[in-house]
Amino acid sequence: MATTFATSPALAAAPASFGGLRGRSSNRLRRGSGRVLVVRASLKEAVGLAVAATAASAVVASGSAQAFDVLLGSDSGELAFVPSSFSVAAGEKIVFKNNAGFPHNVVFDEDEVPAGVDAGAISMAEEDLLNAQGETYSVTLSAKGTYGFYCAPHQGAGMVGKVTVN
Ligand SMILES: [Cu+2]
Repeated sequence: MATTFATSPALAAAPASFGGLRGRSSNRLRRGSGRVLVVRASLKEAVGLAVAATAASAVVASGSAQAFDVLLGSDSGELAFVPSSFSVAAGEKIVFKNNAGFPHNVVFDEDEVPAGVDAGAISMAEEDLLNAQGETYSVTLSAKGTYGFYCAPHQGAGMVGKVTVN
């Protein structure tokens, strides 16, 4: 493959970047379709390929990533997180989705997070609200332990939850 590049001065810089791209892609795209894209792409399109492969890896990464969905407000209008108690893996994305009875928000209780975790950094501001159906707030928790959270407008009505990060 290297000799092919050597015959074309215009592509003199391509082998290194192409090789780097392949190495990176094979690490990141273990089960996606991105490797097929890399194999099929013309060497003349090495520069364009870098862009295409980057986009493909982003799609594959988001498409295959695990996410845990939590509804804000039950389908019957109850002011609750659904589910209100659940477990996720460390680093797994949690997506809170406005469903019914909004506005809602998601605030982690500074007294109910693992030691060293800044509750403010993972929370919505108390005054920020999700006002429309389908609006989401996503958070990824990396420190293992149990976290308590609540919806500021509805905490008094019992809209509280708990997540355990394993
Ligand atoms: Cu609420």
